Amino acid sequence: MLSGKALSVNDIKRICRRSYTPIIFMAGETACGKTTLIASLHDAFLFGPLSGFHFAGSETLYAFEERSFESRASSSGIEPDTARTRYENGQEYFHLQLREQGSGSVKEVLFADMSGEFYERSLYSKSEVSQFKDLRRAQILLLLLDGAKLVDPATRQPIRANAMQFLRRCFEERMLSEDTILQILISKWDIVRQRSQAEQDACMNFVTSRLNEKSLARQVQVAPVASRPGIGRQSEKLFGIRDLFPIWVRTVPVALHASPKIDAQVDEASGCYNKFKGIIP
Ligand SMILES: Nc1nc2c(ncn2[C@@H]2O[C@H](COP(=O)(O)OP(=O)(O)OP(=O)(O)O)[C@@H](O)[C@H]2O)c(=O)[nH]1
Ligand SMILES: [Mg+2]
Repeated sequence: MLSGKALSVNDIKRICRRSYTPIIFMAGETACGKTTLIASLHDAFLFGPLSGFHFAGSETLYAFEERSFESRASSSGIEPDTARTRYENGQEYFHLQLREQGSGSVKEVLFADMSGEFYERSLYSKSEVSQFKDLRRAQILLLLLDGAKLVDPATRQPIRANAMQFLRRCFEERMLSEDTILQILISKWDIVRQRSQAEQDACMNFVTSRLNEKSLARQVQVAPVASRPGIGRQSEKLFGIRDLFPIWVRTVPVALHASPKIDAQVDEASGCYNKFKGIIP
């Protein structure tokens, strides 16, 4: 009998054995918005399909509902506020089963969440990077950078420097394979969008000027997202995430990359990303 709680790495083996299941690994400092992003996917499915996918089940429904509920309840319904992920919980996995509109094919996906304290500790101690060992299994690394801090010249420097340090550590410790897709998400873009266009551009340029294909010697996608803007700003809900979601779900096993059929899927996903690039200010 499944409890519906978040899964451990041992639990996910069962899911990964029964079908190919991409793992989307979230990293970033405390309060940058990792858990909110995961909870907002569950919230979105309460209102219907998301980016061409219907909700078809979850082994972590209780965990999803708990995170969503906490974020609404602790805010008294005025300004959402997700509860912090506990360090003691270690790595937690959230599971989604989806049915693709049209084809009807069923897909599964796992989101790996952990307290931002792990990220922060790994910056100062090489041995702490071993806490990210599960990253080796992941198809996608989502590195979230807090947009509310990046848009402010007084707080932006350490955010970028820490991201570079974290990636350096991951490369050194061989946590990040060449095949892992790296996406850097600038979170809380609803806050950034309240600034002038010049400030929004500066925020994006600040990240891409250092975290780019040339400096990292690997492909990287930088994208603004907003998972949970304040209540009442419904139009901005899941900004950016609607376009990224199909890329996450349609990720294909590396071993199949040479197959023409799979290439078509990859093309479809990059088409989606190109469309997405169009909305980056
Ligand atoms: N305005 C705005 N606030 C957000 C957004 N995403 C998250 N937040 C807020 O940022 C705070 C931290 O969000 P969390 O999702 O708990 O952050 P986390 O990265 O999981 O943090 P840890 O669990 O401590 O590592 C909460 O108060 C959220 O409501 C967003 O897109 N826009
Ligand atoms: Mg969290």
